[in-house]
Amino acid sequence: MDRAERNALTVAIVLLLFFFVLIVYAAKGLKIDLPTCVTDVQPFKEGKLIQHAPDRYELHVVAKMWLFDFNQGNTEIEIPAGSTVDIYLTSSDVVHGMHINGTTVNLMAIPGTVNYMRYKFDEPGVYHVVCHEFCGVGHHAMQGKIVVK
Ligand SMILES: [Cu+2]
Repeated sequence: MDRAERNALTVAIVLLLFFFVLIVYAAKGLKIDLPTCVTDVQPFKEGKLIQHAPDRYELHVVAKMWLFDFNQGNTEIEIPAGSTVDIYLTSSDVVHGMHINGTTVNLMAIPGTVNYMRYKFDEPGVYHVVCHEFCGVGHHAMQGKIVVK
């Protein structure tokens, strides 16, 4: 191996290591972790928003053709700013996506499974929730709203 090759390899390895260390730090240190598939919650059929404390919520979302059921058929919910929400997501038909605009929440809704992610809504505003996994002819209209007051 000549010198230029070794230098190029060293630069590439250092860059990738830097990249990797930062990602692991964000996931473990800052707890911006990837969604986890939870096995202790059974797939559910109805959306539910449960309040545990003034700023603690549990949100059970059912994605279906072609809406997000956030709370007993409602596609829009309201929570106070500063709330921490435990989001559980499942699908009652096909594979859907769920991205909450302006946040790091980016999940897949897979029938038969429950995906989980926790998010704290610090900033008030309207958060649009979109399906970003093709799910049939009504896919483009599949969206919901989380209003943070
Ligand atoms: Cu969809």
